[in-house]
Amino acid sequence: MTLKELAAHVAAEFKEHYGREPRWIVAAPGRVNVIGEHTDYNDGFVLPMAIERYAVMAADAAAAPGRISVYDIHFKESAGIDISGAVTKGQPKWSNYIRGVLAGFQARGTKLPALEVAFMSTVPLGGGLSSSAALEVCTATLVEAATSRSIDPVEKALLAQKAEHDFAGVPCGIMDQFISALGREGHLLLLDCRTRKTELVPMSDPAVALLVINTNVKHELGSGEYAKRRAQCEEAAKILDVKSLRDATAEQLERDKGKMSEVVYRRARHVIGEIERTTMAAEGIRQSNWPTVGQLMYASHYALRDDYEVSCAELDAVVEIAESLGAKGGVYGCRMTGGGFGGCCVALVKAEAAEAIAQKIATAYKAKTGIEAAIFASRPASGATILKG
Ligand code: GAF
Repeated sequence: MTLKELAAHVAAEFKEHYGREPRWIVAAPGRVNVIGEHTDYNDGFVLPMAIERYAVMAADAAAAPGRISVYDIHFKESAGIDISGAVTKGQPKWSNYIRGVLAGFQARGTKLPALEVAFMSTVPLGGGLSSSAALEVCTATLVEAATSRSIDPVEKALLAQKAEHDFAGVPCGIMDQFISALGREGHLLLLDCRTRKTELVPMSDPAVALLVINTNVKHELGSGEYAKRRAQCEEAAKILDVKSLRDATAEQLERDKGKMSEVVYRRARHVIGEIERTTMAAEGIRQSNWPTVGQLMYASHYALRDDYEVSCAELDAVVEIAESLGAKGGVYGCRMTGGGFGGCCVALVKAEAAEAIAQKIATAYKAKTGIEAAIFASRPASGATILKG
């Protein structure tokens, strides 16, 4: 479904549910991270792109004050959010992403308008493609539209990240909300997570395509493993006497290896290597040096699998299949993407072979795991937008 079709569908559902046309329609995309995994909370670099999968909200002012009603089109479930005082956590669970953002606006002194909202998302849930960031940034964009006051996109991303921390209990970094808010069509976003400086890296060579391969094994960031990895990175930085792993070098790590546990050493080795790989991959993309970018993607996967230990059998299976197709079969590189423990892989492939590669991966993956993968190609999409209003 294109964004235009999705917006039309959400508008029609709004009309069906509330009996009138929506006044505002807004959208925010999910993302796939090409490289730079588990580096954002280490002040490193990330290189994500917004994908053509979106959370879309249609809304109008509500007649009754003090409440924002949100209708989830897909699950046919509603949330009533009391805005007469400070917005708090509540039910259903998904409403907390929205509640968190509304609370963030209140903290900035915004007087929230009473609204009726319908929403739908085509970002797969629990697929590691930032369905939650898309919902958060979409909510923030709706508040901007409905109050006729836009906020700086960096502040918007940070507000959405805080919603995830405080209302969803996931101590995430800044990558997902940044790319959903700041993505640009035809570009990857090289983000320096320390300075928050961004660079748009054009990715419009028609010879290559990016495939997103959903293992259909759900990933769960709240499970505690994510927070554990963060703590191990902090421990490594402390031992190395640096502010964050961004400031550490591979040589320094080798020198001080004896001062830390083997696990902490491996976590740090992934992060230090990955930060370097990310800037190298950005350079490779600037030069359309696809074989180099592909090798960096494989190296990233191995480090995530062996050193950082956030992969799983199904993600490894996809990468192995991609590798067996190899450059001859049109695959430059492949890696898990996002937090890990399930979710998706991203593969850099020759555009002309993309469809055949998707077929082959799906067949081999099914044979190996018994699971149907969901595979799609996406061009780099635009970040959050107000489509109406
Ligand atoms: C999740 C987090 F939300 C991001 O901030 C990032 O740390 C990612 O995992 C791993 O790179 O998506």
